[in-house]
Amino acid sequence: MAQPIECKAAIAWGPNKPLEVVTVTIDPPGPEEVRVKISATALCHTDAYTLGGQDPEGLFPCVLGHEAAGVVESVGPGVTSVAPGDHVIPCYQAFCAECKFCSSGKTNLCGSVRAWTGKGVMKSDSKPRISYQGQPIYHFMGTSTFAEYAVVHEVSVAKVNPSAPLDKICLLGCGVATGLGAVANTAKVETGATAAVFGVGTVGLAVIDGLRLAGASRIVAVDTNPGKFPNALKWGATECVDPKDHDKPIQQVIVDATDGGVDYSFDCTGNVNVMRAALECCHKGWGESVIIGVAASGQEISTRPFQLVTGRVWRGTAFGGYKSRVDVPALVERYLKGEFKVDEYITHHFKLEQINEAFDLLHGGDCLRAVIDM
Ligand code: NAD
Ligand code: AHE
Ligand code: ZN
Repeated sequence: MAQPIECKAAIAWGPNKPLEVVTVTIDPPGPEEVRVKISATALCHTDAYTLGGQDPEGLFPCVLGHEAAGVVESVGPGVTSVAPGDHVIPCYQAFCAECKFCSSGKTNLCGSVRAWTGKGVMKSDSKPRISYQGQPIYHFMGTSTFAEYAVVHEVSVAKVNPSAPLDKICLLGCGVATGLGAVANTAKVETGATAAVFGVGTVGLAVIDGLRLAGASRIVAVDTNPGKFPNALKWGATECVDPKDHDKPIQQVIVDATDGGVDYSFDCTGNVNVMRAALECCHKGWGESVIIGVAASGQEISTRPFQLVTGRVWRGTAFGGYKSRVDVPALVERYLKGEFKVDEYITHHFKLEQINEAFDLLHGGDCLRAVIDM
């Protein structure tokens, strides 16, 4: 019978407050829950977004973190798909295979636990499994990986090949998978297509890698930080554009340079003005734009409806359309074969006690992924 575990976790006490690394209690996993010993967790821009108070679902105090990998420590009653010792990637996007969403075959969104993960609690009793000196601490995205142990729903753990390095494949828990999937699953980019990628941080670079795999003929990288361009070219961009270098709106620059616009575009910034530009740089009649970036609370997108009337399509993607428990193990196998980049995104390593330094770095613009080694 599993017992409560005392371990280190980084608590976010409120918006824009530094995280505090303290000893918390992680309760045993409840029914259909799994307790994972986290080996490594990276910081994604979405963690910074919620810590910055921009997430309408943000709850405090909480333990942030959703891009991780680890080893199952114990399982709760009724768990059949994983056992102690299994290597896993916690997935903020669950996959139960049975709910209305999963059985539709039309989406990777899963309805089985989303209402509870959005409220920072576990489904079986609507309570968190994390506490600090008796005070309940909310979960985040159903993962809360900025801790040595995390309790997650069984439907939110992907069992992966144990020969894969956990401190690298943690990136397949969010950013890298999202970018690759946005190209392959959401846009379904075909060989020879042209594309523009707005924002070339980790997610944008993973989109570029996905476009390379798809055989795109032209990949325009757009960023307001030209320091990002050497990596964009290394990953496979065919040209780079800084909107600040042009008098015309960036969408016009791209339309003029690509004989009427690109076949596909991707927003990887979360800026609603950029989302508009990304749609409007698409070719009349068929161009498709995929929103990946997460916009701040209260922000809305706009364009002239004529843009859509004349054939452009606006889409969005969550976790790149991947059905987590099924597709993440397959992504790990492809990583092991060297099909796409993963290690190359890791620019920094930290210990959990240094997590605030890692957040500072994320805001600085020089960091792709900082991995916290537990
Ligand atoms: P990041 O901060 O590393 O990258 C963002 C990039 O955008 C940076 O290179 C920045 O210089 C650039 N940028 C900022 N403003 C710009 C502008 N006006 N024009 C052009 N470029 C601009 O972030 P990331 O970790 O790569 O994440 C990117 C976005 O994707 C975030 O909003 C994140 O929350 C979101 N995200 C969404 C999903 C999903 O499933 N939909 C998954 C992961 C991340
Ligand atoms: N909570 C925010 C939305 C945040 C959001 O859109 N999250 C993305 C994943 S970002 C990962 O880095 C997502 O997949 N959303 C789908 C989902 O089910 O959460 C808000 O606006 O309320
Ligand atoms: Zn993320």
